[in-house]
Amino acid sequence: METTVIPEIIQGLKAEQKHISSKFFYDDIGSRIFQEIMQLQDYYLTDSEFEILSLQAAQIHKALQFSEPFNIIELGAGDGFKTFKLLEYLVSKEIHFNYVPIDISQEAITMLTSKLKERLPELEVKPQVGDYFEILKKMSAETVPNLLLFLGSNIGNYLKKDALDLLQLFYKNMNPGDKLLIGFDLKKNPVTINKAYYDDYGITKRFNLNLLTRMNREFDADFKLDDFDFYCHYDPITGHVKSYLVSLKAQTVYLKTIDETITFKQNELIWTELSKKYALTEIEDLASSVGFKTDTHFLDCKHYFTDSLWEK
Ligand code: AVJ
Repeated sequence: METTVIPEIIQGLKAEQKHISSKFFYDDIGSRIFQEIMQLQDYYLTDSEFEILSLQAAQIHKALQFSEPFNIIELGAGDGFKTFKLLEYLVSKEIHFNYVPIDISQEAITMLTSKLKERLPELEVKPQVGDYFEILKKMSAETVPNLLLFLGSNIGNYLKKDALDLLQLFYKNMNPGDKLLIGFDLKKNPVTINKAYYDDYGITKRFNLNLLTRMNREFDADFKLDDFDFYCHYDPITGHVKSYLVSLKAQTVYLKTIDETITFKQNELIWTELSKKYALTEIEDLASSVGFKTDTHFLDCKHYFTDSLWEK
């Protein structure tokens, strides 16, 4: 684990309400488990967004009104499965653009790049591994129009204040006329949402437990995975899905490499993730409070999800 993140993790584990940021899910193993989640029937988010980008690529391109060439910069590209449909459409129409996928997982980027080389050899790909923030800074130096992609409801992981900070950072690094296509999971029947996170196969549980595996490896810690369970809960009023690890007994865990001891009471929680669901009005309020103009909400046919196009 990078030394800069150690204080953040320790502080979270020593807090009154224990928490670990969901960004730590995505080591190479976690990224792979997330791909399994995306294949779950009940995890509708992926299918909904795939439908949007497959069926509405032409409309999205038209709404951009960009001169060529332009850049498509994708934050948290992952395996790029959904984005492929949009890229494929643009390539088929011989539209000139560069694709810049960014992800914190080297393995995800390597796989994505080799898949694109094979399936869309004409496409100009400039992959980047690392933190968005560094890479974003370079964007405002670009002389061609930029389309920023922040798909998959990744924004849902941020509390209101943090979402605003992140969007302000995007805004600050964009040039006037640049656009942002941003994916939001929408409020819907709470039962549907609950099923997406409390899956029958225990994959989401494994995704959460991987945080403990990761600490065992990177801090030489002794978390016993059998002594922890997974719980999550959707509150349809706030739109918050909150995920937790639950300590099944009173226990002590030692993180050897950093010489820290963490004690758990029975049933004590570690909050691991927020996955916020939005109403369209909330999305518009969010955009306008940062200064963005909202152009179009591209919805799937079930109205489960939107990729919303914003302009600076
Ligand atoms: C990748 C953040 C969009 O919150 O739905 C899936 C991650 N967590 N199942 C989400 C996730 C549990 C996912 N995002």
